[in-house]
Amino acid sequence: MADDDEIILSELPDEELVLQMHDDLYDGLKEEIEEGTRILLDRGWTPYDVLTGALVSGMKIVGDDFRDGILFVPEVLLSANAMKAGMTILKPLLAETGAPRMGKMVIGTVKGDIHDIGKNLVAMMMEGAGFEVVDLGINNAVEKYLEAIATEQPDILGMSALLTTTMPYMKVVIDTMKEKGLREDYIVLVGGAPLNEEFGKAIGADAYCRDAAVAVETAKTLVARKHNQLSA
Ligand code: B1M
Repeated sequence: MADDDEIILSELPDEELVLQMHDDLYDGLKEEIEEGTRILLDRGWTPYDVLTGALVSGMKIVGDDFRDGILFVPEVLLSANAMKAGMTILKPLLAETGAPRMGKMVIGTVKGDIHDIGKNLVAMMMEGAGFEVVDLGINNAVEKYLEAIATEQPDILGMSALLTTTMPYMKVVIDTMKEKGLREDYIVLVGGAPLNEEFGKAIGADAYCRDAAVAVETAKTLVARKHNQLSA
């Protein structure tokens, strides 16, 4: 027999379930997030809607309270782990769209920065849109990016930074590509919460991507343009 105050996720209507998932994400409850994610999928939610409507929106609340000093690193780490558990369920579903092969992207979070949720989300959505993605993980020095583009020969290099102290490193990577005469061979896309369009332009990226959906659309447009130029 369930306790009076025990919440049965599967009995909640969608709207309440999403609010409960926000609470569970806040409290870093990985298993509950996994369960909520599965329930929404079983109810016919698309993987993309679960991702944005339940998980990303919940992480926004965590982010706001972290900023305001209400939550601290250990708590946010638990939230991040719960978020990742939900994303792990969604990943194969997002990749399963049968989209035609669009191109290849190497992506990684820059040196000094260990934030990877947004980067992982971009990688997932890009895969879902038909891109092959090589994920370099976190804390990447310029050498790592250069090595990866030499080995993988991608269409796109993607960089993520979540800290105002690490975002300038994107310029280090782009400047090094220029010095080595490599810059024009690749589309460079950048993203992360503290960036904006102006910053993207100032450091010489091809585009700043506000979120994962914009990253996919921008990648599609720029890859198609590049292929047209090559075949013209
Ligand atoms: Co960090 N952290 N954190 N943190 N953390 C921020 C970024 C912060 C804004 C919180 C705050 O308000 N104070 C703040 C930065 C302030 C600043 O620089 N101005 C901050 C800080 C200060 C820190 C530490 C320094 C804290 C400390 O130790 N005292 C430390 C730094 C560690 C380091 O990196 N060296 C730190 C640590 C951590 C945790 C480890 C606890 C954890 C990371 C866990 C993980 O990633 N595995 C964490 C988290 C979770 C956050 C917040 C709360 C959430 C980030 C997140 O995952 N958002 C964040 C607050 C915030 O952003 N409001 C914060 C959800 C994600 C879906 O969004 O990452 O923006 P986002 O990605 C989006 C877009 O930006 C875009 O698409 C994504 C999907 O739509 N995008 C791209 C991102 N990358 C892209 C790449 C592309 C394209 C688009 O390439 C083409």
